[in-house]
Amino acid sequence: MNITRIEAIPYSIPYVHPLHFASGSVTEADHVLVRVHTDEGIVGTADTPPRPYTYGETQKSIVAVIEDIFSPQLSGLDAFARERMQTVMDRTFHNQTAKGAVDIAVWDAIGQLLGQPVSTLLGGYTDHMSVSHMLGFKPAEQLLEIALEFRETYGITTFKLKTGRHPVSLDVEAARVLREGLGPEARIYMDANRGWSANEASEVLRLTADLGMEFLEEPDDAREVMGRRRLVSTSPIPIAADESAPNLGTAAKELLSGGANLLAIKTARSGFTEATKIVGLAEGLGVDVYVGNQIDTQVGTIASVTFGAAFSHTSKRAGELSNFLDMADDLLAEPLRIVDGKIHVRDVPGVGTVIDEDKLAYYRAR
Ligand code: MUC
Ligand code: MG
Repeated sequence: MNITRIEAIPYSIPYVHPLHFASGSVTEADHVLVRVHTDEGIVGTADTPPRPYTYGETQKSIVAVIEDIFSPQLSGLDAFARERMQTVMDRTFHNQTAKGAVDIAVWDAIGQLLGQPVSTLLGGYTDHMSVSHMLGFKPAEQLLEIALEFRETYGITTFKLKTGRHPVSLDVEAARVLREGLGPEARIYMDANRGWSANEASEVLRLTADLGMEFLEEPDDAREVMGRRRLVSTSPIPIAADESAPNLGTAAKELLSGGANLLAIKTARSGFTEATKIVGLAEGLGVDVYVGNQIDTQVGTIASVTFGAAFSHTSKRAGELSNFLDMADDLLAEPLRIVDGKIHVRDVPGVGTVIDEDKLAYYRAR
């Protein structure tokens, strides 16, 4: 099965509840749907979220790199030659989520050809992922209301609190209100998206020490190496790398240089092929991972579920798989459902990404 062309379709779907966090805001899912066409007539699909404040990509840059560079370079290749594709795409620097989507779409095509769920092909560990819900910047009482509603409606008991604000007391207060309102059983962790300095993060850890925060993600800019190392070595809870470890090389660097001792795995930026290597690296080093969210649509989320459920190491912790609930609409023909705090893998060939073509026609940007 050879690749014949790769299509990049920009589209935009508004958010009902926009997400605000220390490095940016998302009010519209102005994403790119990637379609890998093959000579078997099979089409693999994946979603690409432009996050300029994290990876430097935009909707236009993703369309351009896929149509102008990756499509001509990969056309004619056997879709099973995933390592060769990685090598070809690596000739182009950066463009992390564009590369990730091409890889996922190729896996989707392979699963369809073989008549197997991709989750089975990747590792087949389990059939579901537990869900963690991400809470953006809002007043503390509103955050608690949302968390209680999500627990009641979807059975979600793990929450990621977006932090990194000034004064830090805003976030400390939010953590306290959530812990008191949700009780001791809820799992709560924080993500500052580099909003603090290392010293501010230390101060927050001191002020939240009695609140049972599970870990702290990307507290400060990891490039400020000494501050980050000092923080990791003195923190009583793990410090997770997210945007500082978007690929295998940076993940290795951050873990080995003491910049983090926990890793977020995001299929949107690593695809399945590179994410598998990152998980292996972490597992071998005895470092925990969790499946993160790139503020994904249902198309992106189904890919994260497919990958997360495939491995023991990625399915141990709840994955961030519920941001799509804040969107006005989505593209999957059969919507994802969260029941008892879980999303199940689809027992269908491929990733299970069947697109509602009418919706795509309605939301596409060109
Ligand atoms: C996250 O975990 O940081 C916000 C920015 C981004 O790149 O991803 C999201 C969520
Ligand atoms: Mg993060």
